[in-house]
Amino acid sequence: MTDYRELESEALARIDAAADLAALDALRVEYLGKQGSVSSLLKSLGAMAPDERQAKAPAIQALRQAVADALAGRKDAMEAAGLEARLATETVDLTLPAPEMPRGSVHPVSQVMDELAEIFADLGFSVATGPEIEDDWHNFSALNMPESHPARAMHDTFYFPDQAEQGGRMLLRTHTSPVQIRTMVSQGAPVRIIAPGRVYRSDSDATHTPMFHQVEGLVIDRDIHLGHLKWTLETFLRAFFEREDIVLRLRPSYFPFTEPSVEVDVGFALENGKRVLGGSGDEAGHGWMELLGSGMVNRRVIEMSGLDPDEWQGFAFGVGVDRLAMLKYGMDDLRAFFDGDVRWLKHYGFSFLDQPTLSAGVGARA
Ligand code: 2NL
Repeated sequence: MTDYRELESEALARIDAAADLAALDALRVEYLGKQGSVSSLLKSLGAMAPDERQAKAPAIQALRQAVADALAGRKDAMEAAGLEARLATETVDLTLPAPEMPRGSVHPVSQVMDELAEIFADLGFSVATGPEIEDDWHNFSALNMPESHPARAMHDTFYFPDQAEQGGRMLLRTHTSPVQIRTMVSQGAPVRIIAPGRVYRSDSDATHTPMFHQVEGLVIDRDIHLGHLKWTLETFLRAFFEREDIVLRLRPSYFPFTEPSVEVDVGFALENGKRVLGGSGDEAGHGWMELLGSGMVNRRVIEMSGLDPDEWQGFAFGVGVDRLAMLKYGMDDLRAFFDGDVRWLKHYGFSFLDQPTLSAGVGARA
């Protein structure tokens, strides 16, 4: 029987002494490659008589296995040593500042809604919400809007094919007033709430988007009068625009849900061609800007909400949140609010750390 121990010990010694992965691979080719010495021995088995082959095959197979195992073992050891060497030389400086991660921003509409919640919380108002898909009764009928009212026309309101339980059509709410109706119906009086949220109108041009944001306020209590309305709006607008010199002008108007109804204008000054809120609109170089709709809640609306209008009175107002944001933060195109352009959001957006507070200024920016 031929002895392969010499060949094996020589191969194992050379594998053990291989300096690097390249040298190791050269040895693999030399022994186990197509023309390799161990491969040739394996091939030579094919030419042998069966007896001889049976005698020699186990030793040749054992040799091949030993060389293959030695190559694999040495390769693992080299790779592990390489890793150890890298770990020993490469260090991590844990005192370095972390790389800045791209971070989203708070949309100005969300920021303004937070500001409104903060200001009105200070005046004793809580925030009420309700469904965006409403029924005809909560959105129109309970607000004293007759079937003939133009806002109810097919081309002004988005209707669903479905019918509500009481028969009316389902629709996308056109204002957040239905939230106020629902609050009166379910909680009774007194009420002191603001209702911010998305509203929808079938309207689309440079200054109108089919979806926009509104905030309405509602106060129901005993002996509420127009003086409460005026003081509340004045206090709110002075806090929101962070100016003590905000001056209001109340004009008679008409809404089906309020009686009397009051349109509220704010005085502004023209500074370098830009409108800056503050001061009386009657001064030279000043003007009045229409900002809010409001009024004393129509007694029919109070009655339809299940309250006795001889006992409970109140005032309500409504204003566009997007409009408030544009006036306070200086955007000039409403449509950009809803494009989702990250450059716009980066420019006009807020950090989540800019929590509005009355003490630090509701519009604080880091
Ligand atoms: C506007 C301003 C307004 C109201 C909304 C209201 C809500 C209830 C009862 C009475 Cl539940 N009024 N909200 C009042 C006046 C104005 O919105 O310009 N709307 C067309």
